[in-house]
Amino acid sequence: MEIQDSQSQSGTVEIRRKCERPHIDGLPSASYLSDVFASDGDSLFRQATQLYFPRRNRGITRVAGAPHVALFSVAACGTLDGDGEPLPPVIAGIIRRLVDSGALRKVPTQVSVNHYTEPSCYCMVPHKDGYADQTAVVSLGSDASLEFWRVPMTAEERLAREMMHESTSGTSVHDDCLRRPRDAAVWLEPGSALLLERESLDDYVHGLQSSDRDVFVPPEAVARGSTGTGRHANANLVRLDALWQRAAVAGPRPAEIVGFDEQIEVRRLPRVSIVLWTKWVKAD
Ligand SMILES: O=C(O)CCC(=O)C(=O)O
Repeated sequence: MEIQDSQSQSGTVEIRRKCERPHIDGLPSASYLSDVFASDGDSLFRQATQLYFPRRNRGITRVAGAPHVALFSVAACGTLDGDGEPLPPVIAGIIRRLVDSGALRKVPTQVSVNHYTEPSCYCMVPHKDGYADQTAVVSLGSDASLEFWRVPMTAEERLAREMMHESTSGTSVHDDCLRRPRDAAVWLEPGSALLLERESLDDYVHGLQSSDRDVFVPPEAVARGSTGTGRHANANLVRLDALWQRAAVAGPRPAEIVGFDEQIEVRRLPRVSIVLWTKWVKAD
């Protein structure tokens, strides 16, 4: 790997180390990098919130709490958009770090920035991302619980992907999933990156429930037999001390933190997710 400058060198080495972390148990073909963007996460969050978000663009749905969305197509170099204009530095930097580290196998073709500005109710409708080889979800600003429902891809859908992946996004909305319990959840810390591919993209729908808070059950409480509903497939990869501190800051008073030993309630704050998709190609 070519080293461009000392800052990129240290960022890359840092991510390489973290990419060795295990995949998520309970969600096939998914992996979670807890703190790859933690060291400069506040700055990335600030830069991302200053991007231009078209007022009417509320992403997949326009329900209350849906994020404002800024979309970028990405040229093969990873620094220009599809029209040959420079990408905002925050986007180009995140692409470079994820690709240099090997977390993403290739430069994404699309990047979407979701800005959640309504902490009392924000949400993302359950959906499948569509025709992607890999998806990375970079979280900035605050925590969130991303929920997953198993909806296996049918043979017809696989055929449709083979025939139409060059011309359509393949994104599909599954809001009916909100009426049934989730099959898995992943806790997204600020500064983390969640990587999805194969089964976790094809056979699972993901989304954020509309809520003003998320609940996390620490692994020790699960081991003690906690019946809490806030279990997360990546719980063993979450930095508990930092999460506790954020919960204490986000809650208006300590009583809002319900029984730390059993579960942690974290009030939602404004959040940004930067979602990067690499191109799906038909296997030989
Ligand atoms: O904000 C998130 O964590 C999820 C975003 C997402 O799933 C998407 O934009 O496709």
